[in-house]
Amino acid sequence: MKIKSIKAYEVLDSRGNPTVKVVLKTEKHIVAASVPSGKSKGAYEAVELRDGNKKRFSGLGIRKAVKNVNEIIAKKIIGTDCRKQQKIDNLMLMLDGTQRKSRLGANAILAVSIAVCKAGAKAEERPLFEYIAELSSCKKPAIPRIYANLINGGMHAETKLSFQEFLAVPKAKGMKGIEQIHSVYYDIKSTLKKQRLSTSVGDEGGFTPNICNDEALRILHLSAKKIDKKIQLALDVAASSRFKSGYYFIPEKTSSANLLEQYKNYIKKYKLLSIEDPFAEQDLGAWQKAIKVLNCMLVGDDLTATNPKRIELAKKLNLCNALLIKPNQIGTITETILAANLAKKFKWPIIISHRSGDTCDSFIADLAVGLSAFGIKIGAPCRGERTAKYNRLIEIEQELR
Ligand code: 2PG
Ligand code: MG
Repeated sequence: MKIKSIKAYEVLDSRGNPTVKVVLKTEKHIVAASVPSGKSKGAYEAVELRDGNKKRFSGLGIRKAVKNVNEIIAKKIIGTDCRKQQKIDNLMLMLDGTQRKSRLGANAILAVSIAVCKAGAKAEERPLFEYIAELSSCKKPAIPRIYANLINGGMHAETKLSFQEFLAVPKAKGMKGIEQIHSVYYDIKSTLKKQRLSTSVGDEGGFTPNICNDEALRILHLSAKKIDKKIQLALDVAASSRFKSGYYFIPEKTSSANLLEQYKNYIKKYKLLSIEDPFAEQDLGAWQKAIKVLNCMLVGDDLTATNPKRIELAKKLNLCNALLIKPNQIGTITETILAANLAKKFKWPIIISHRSGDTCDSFIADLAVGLSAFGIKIGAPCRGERTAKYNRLIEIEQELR
């Protein structure tokens, strides 16, 4: 089924910043895709092209990226069969020609890549997750466990809470798990209210009380335990964003050895399922020590940046044992699948993730099911761009019945 037209334009993400939306038409279908945007970004991520013109959207406009889709990419791929995902992605890589997609912008490239994937599924008349499973040679699509970020700190909140994400991860999947997440979320809210703490929400829909890491974990643990003892807890420290001159500021100046001791205690006390980015992307020695002594999953995010080369390095140096996957860290669906399959080869669980600035595009729900991922990280059950992913998971669960 041939691609007939591609049109990009600026829309707003959940922080009100511009992002790329692409509408793609084939002979029979119309599909659309829009891309998310991170705040605690890793140094190894592909480049998100921004205009830098301070007179528009404080420099965050994306007219250049839009122009790149409409004037460079569209011309080359109109007329191609939308089922040729790899071919189209490779063509965009060639057109870009840079290491980190800085010419066309990963935001421009990814929006097209996702739209092509959606069009491919339509052309095959198959649910998107099933089509992704086929693209990635995954034999059995499956519903992932939800990583629900119920308390927001770090760069996603304006508080002293320094770890970025405090997550509840039910063992139960699908609607049962979502029901539990809802209960934990509102139990936390009532605890905060009783303690006269703020119940405002942060960028990912979790609450933003002005408390310390210990207290946030304690509150999350108490609420989770009340609902179901099988609900596990996880952290995303996003440590790269707290790292300066060899120390971590969480908020006190802390050495990596000291931080490691804190993690040991948290794991002992709360039996954490995973810690994401426990150390900075450049503090490789700390990761190496941690993996030997910490008894939980260590998830690479900024460390690995969904980049097959970084993932190979992490494996070689034994830095992490689980992988976060964010399509916009790398910029095409083909490379995202490559990264996921590499992790699977290493027997690392994969977790598909949203970004803190996101849209109502629910693509990652299909991606997680299609790749049969261990987990999906989609924030709290609050804010439209987060619930869009929850709702698509609910839909898929119905389709799988
Ligand atoms: C992360 C993400 C998503 P951001 O660090 O894992 O939760 O945050 O999109 O701001 O990079
Ligand atoms: Mg992270």
